[in-house]
Amino acid sequence: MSTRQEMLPTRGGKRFRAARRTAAVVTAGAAVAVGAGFPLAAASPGTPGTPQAPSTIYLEDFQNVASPAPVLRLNQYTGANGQSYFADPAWLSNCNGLVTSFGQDPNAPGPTSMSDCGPVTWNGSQQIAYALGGGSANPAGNYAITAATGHDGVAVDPGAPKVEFQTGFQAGRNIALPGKNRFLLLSYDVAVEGCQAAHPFLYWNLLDTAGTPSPLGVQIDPCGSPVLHPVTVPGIGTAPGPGTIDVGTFYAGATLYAGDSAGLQLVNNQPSGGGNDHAFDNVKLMDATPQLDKSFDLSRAQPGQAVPLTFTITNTSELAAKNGWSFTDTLPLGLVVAGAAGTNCPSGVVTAPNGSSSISVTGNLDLGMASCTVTLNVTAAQDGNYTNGPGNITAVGLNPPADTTVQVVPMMSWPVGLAAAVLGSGAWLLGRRKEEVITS
Ligand SMILES: [Ca+2]
Ligand SMILES: [Ca+2]
Repeated sequence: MSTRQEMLPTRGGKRFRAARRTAAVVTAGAAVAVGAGFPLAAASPGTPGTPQAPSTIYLEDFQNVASPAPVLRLNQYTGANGQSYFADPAWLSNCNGLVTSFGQDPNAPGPTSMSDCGPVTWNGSQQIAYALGGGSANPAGNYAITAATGHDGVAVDPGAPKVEFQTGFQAGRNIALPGKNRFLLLSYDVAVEGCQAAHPFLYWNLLDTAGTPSPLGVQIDPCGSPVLHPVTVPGIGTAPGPGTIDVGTFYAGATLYAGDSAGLQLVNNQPSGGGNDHAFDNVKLMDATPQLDKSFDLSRAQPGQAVPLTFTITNTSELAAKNGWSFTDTLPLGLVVAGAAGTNCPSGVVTAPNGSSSISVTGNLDLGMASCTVTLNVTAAQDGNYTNGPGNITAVGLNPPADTTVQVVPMMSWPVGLAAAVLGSGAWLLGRRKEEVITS
C-alpha cells in the first residue's frame, strides 16, 4: 500500500470535471455508444431485418437499502432479488465498496464508524452517487457503489488486477439465463472523476458455476469516453459545490456464452489510488441473442420447382457484434437443396450440398449491423405441405424461427388466378389455356 495526497478533494468549484480528456476508447464488442437503458422486451420471430430490444436478465440498482444508516459495504448489501456480493479486500476498505447516497449523513463515517474512510472522501463519494442519479426524480436518494481509492483526502493504492464487484458464484446462486448458448450483453452506469490522474481500467468477466472467469467484452477506460456527460452536483459537508461529475452508460459484450447460468465479476486493472475515483450503478445483464427467421419465398410450387428459402439473422437493437452463431436446418422429409447457397453474413459459411436435406450455417453480425441473410433454393419431387419450423433447427446463439410452409402441388390443382400470377406475365397464355382446361 502506498499513500499520496489525493487530488480531488483539494480542487475548486469545477474540480469534479475531468480536466483532461483522452482519446475515445469505445471499441467493437466492448463499449457500444448507444443510448441509455433498453426497454424490456423479448425477441420473437416475425420481424426479419427489424432489430428487437435485448431482454433484461438481471438488474442491480443498489436501491435495496433498508435505512440510510449505517452505511453498508458492498459485501453487506443484498439485492432485491436476494443476490449477495463481494469484492477483493482492497475494494472493501478505505472509501471503496460503499453503498453510498447523497441523502446519507455527511458525517456518517467517522472515528467510531468506518474509520478507514473519513468525511472528506466520503462527502465526495456522496456527490458521485448523486451524479449517477442525475436525471431521476430524486438523485439524492440514489445509491451507487463508490470507489474513491482513498480516505480523508489521502490516496490508497488498491493494486491490480483486483475484483471490485462480484456476484455469488456458487452453484445455485449464479444468475439464471434463459438457456444455454446465449449472447450476453452487460450495461452499467459509471461516474468518473480525477481523470487528470490515474484512470480506472474496468473489465467484466462471466463466471461459471466453478467460478472460472471468461471475458465479457474488453477493458475500458471511462475517462474521456464520448458517452460521458456532465451532471451538476451540489456541495455537501466538506465537499464544495456545485460542480460537475461525468457520467455515462457503458457496455460489455456481446459474448456468446455456453452455460445456462452466470456470475458477474467487475475487475479494475488500475493499481493506483491517485485518481482512479469512480462509482457504478445499474448493472444490467441482457440477453442480446439475434433472431433467426426463415421463409419460403413461394407459398405454393410445383413438384421439381425451385423454391427460394431465405434465412434472416436479425441483430438486437443495440447492434453489438455477434460473432460465432451457427445453426443447422434439417429440411422436412422430401425437401432437398437445389443449387448453390449465398450469404452476406460476415465470415458466413454455408454447408448445403445439392440434393441434401441439411443446411448448416456459421457466421457473424458485425458491430452496427442490423441483419444478414442466407439464401438458397430447395425443391420437392412429391406433392405435399412442407412445413419448416423451429423443430427443424438446432441453433447456437440464435433464437429459433417460426414455421414457414410451402405447398407443393401439380399446376392443375392450383386456383386459376394464383397459377397465372405465379407464372407471371410471360406465362399468361399457359395460364389461360389451363383455365380453359379446368373450366371446360
Ligand atoms: Ca442506484
Ligand atoms: Ca483516488
